[in-house]
Amino acid sequence: MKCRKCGSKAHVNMRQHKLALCREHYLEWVPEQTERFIKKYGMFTRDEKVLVAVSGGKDSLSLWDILVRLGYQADGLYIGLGIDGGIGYSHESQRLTEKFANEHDLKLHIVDIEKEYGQSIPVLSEMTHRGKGKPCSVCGLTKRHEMNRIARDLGYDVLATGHNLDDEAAVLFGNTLTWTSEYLLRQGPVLPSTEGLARKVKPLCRFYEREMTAYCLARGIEYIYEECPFAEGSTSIYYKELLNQLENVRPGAKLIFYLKFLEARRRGDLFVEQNEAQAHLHSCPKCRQPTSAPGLCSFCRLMEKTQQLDTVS
Ligand code: Q46
Ligand code: ZN
Ligand code: ZN
Repeated sequence: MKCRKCGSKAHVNMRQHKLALCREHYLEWVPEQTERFIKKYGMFTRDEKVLVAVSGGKDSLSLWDILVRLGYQADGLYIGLGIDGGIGYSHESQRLTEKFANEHDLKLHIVDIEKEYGQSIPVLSEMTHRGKGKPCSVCGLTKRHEMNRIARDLGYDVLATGHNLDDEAAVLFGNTLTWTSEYLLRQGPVLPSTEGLARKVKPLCRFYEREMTAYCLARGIEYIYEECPFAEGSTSIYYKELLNQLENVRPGAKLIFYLKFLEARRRGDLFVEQNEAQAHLHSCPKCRQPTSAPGLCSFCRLMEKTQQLDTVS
């Protein structure tokens, strides 16, 4: 397989685009495409301050690298979850994130959940009995809350995450299986800012996961290979496998599934009034983030519960 641009040996072959590129041209193509998506979906400008949520994985580190190469003002945020799983998962992912930041001389904010709230994510999850033995619901809630908090407190305009097409297609697939209109209407490359929350964007949402792996390899970015130990057996991994089977038979199927959805959403073809879900939001009396829960938001309620348990024990 040869590079379409220069004819030398191809580093990546993207069947869905009928495009093969050598290392050098691939390293040009990825930022060019990212820039195109940032503009197309109106994600942010070079005057805005972007906070990139970095986990030490290939997607978030690639995203940070690409945005910096494109000349955007992008700082990093690493959230220490305190997950070990026998492989020192959090420790290793923080080490790699810090290494990347140091090597490129970038600004990285670190929030350690245990220092901030007294317990690690697995312990908080056990204390509150949420999520049937898996800490993912407490983890997701906490990460969202902390990303919003840091973005707001430090004055960032935009919060960028490294979700790729495989992630987005899997979420879309899950929401479509149950026709959860509330989620379907919120899914997309940009979630506009609402009172007290920064705009959320996913600049990599049109890249396949393997394209980001290829980018890290070509750029020599060292990232954590292991998934979080709690990800094993998750529904989203199962959906990704199913979609990959489809993709093998019909190259481009994943991309079409996602892009056609975005098109339908833009045309207003989806079924619920756009603003219905947002209409019921009010601001949490404790942290001032918007919530649909009556009284405190789910995160502040979770923290109250753990503090009550702390004083009992
Ligand atoms: S939610 Fe669950 Fe992830 Fe948190 S506990 Fe690990 S798998 S990191 S995306
Ligand atoms: Zn080439
Ligand atoms: Zn709150």
